[in-house]
Amino acid sequence: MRTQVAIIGGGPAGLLLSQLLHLSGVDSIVLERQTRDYVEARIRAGMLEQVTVDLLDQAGAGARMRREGLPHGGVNLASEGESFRIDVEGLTGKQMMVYGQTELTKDLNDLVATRDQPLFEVADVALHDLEGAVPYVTYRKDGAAHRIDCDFIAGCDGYHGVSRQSVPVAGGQAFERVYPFGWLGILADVPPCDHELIYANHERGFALASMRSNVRSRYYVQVSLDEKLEDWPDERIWDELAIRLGDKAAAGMTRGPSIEKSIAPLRSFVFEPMRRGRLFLAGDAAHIVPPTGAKGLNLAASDVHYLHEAITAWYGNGAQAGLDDYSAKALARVWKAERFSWWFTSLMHRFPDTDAFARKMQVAELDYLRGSKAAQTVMAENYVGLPF
Ligand code: RFL
Ligand code: PHB
Repeated sequence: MRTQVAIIGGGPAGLLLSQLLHLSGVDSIVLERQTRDYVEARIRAGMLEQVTVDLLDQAGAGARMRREGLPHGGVNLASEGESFRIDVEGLTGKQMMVYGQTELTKDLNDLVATRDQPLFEVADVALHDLEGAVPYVTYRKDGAAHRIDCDFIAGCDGYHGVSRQSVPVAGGQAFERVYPFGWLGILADVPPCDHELIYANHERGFALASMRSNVRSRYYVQVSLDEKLEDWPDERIWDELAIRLGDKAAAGMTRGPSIEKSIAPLRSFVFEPMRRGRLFLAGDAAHIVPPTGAKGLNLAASDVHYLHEAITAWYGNGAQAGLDDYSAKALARVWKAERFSWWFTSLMHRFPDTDAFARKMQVAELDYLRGSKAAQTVMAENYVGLPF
């Protein structure tokens, strides 16, 4: 087979890139290891930046999000059980959008499926001749071996994918921080406790009240990495949330049976450069952020924006500059989101070495945020998303 761009991974990054390229007249083949049902059922992100929302519109994938998504103009921070609101829209003129990654993935899959893409359940994907003019990808499907020749390969296969591993160790540098705790998430068909998100710093650990709709809530509590899901029956999670989120949120919280529960570790990770010859990495394949800043999916989208522009310029007028600048351009935005996510994680969580002094520093910084418009503006412009 032959295509212009071989895309490894049919998550948000791969699907969005395929759709944008298609609208620009560039063809691609998307290779996805899992089934469509599996990809669409992964409960992950929920908060989109305005630039991500705009990009989904540009891809023709925004209609249902505009109908069913919940625009948010603010976010609440709680400290010692007392919460205050940051008026993100008032401070930046921009809004966020609550719309689940599951739904966004379904919408993109519906569009990409009209071209019989992605190819699901492919195995043993391998990348070849990345430094040459005609790189190719091999894989197996239903036991048969296949090969795709292409002009470019987009590595959109997430943190555990093969693309980044195809770059020799000496060909790049990884930067990493692993946090000594995880997030226990619970999804339940109950109304949210507040119409906006609440991020809580509590001496027992972080908690987050989020949502997917007006009838579906998503909550998280910080847990240590050795915690087992079976030790967290639903009631224990609701009790812990009620303590950490504070009395007002607890009073508004509706408890109900979980429809999903999982523990996710937290990590910061960046691989530089995001390119090797004709291979371009995008999304979680190149970088991971702890979920506190709600940046992972949004960074995947912004990488795709830069990559789409670079590839279409090359096909349009042979311009090489966009491709050459891709990694530096994407990384400039990535590192700022890494910094924000690291800062917000550090401010809101209890670390094993959070002694009495460190705790006072967190409380003082939150108190400063509560009273300073300048500090709130810094927080708001990062949370709502920096411009491309
Ligand atoms: P994905 O979604 O991991 O998709 C990669 C795809 O590649 C496939 N794949 C392969 N296919 C073929 N061959 C191989 N060898 C392959 N290896 C892997 C995989 O099956 C998969 O389908 O990466 P992508 O597209 O870069 O998208 C990134 C986002 O999914 C991720 O950053 C976000 O979910 C992160 N995230 C959040 N981001 C936000 O912007 N806002 C949020 O509110 C937010 N909350 C979260 C999050 C992530 C979380 N977890 C569980 C990590 C909350 C949580 C709890
Ligand atoms: C979510 O709704 O899953 C969510 C929202 C905001 C975050 C992280 C996760 O910062």
